[in-house]
Amino acid sequence: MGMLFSKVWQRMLGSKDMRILMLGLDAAGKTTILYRLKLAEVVTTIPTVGFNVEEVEYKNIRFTVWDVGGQDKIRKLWRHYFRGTDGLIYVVDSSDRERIQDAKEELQKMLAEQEMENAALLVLANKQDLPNAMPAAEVMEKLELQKLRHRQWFIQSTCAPTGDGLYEGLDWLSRTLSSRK
Ligand SMILES: Nc1nc2c(ncn2[C@@H]2O[C@H](COP(=O)(O)OP(=O)(O)O)[C@@H](O)[C@H]2O)c(=O)[nH]1
Ligand SMILES: [Mg+2]
Repeated sequence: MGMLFSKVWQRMLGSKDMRILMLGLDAAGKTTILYRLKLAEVVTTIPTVGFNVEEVEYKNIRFTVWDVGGQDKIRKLWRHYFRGTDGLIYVVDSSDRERIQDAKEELQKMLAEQEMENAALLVLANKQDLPNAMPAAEVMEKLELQKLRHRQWFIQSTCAPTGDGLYEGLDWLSRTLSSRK
């Protein structure tokens, strides 16, 4: 898998500056993914009131990660972080049927932000190893991805601790973004 990832990185590194946001409800698996991508060593955590941001800068790529949900007041703080976003990676806990509606609403709010207008959307239907996990097709329906207009999007099943599916997802994102140059 290391080799496959390095191909994805090379493609991303050959592009212009890139801003990637990784969002999702708490416990969706975002931090686990950062570790899996070996990005965790370089993470700086910036604590703001009621809100933690993880930031990774690697050459021309900036990853910014935080938990969505909770107070709309905090949303105003986010704006600073999503200006100029090229790609949004939205991580979903596929086994959390109780909160899939929240996950959908938070995603819709995010996509409605002016600054997210051009962001390509990669949804990771994570925790596919859990027996009660919704398959990616069901996550897609619940998030109403098929209703999106003027948006490049892709959904990928993943299991963050093993890395299953991560390469495929990032490969789509890097191809999509590098073809925009
Ligand atoms: N079974 C399973 N557990 C996962 C998966 N991804 C993350 N987890 C676990 O879910 C919990 C929350 O993960 P974390 O990465 O901290 O979520 P975050 O809040 O989005 O950063 C941790 O206990 C992880 O080990 C997955 O694909 N499968
Ligand atoms: Mg986290």
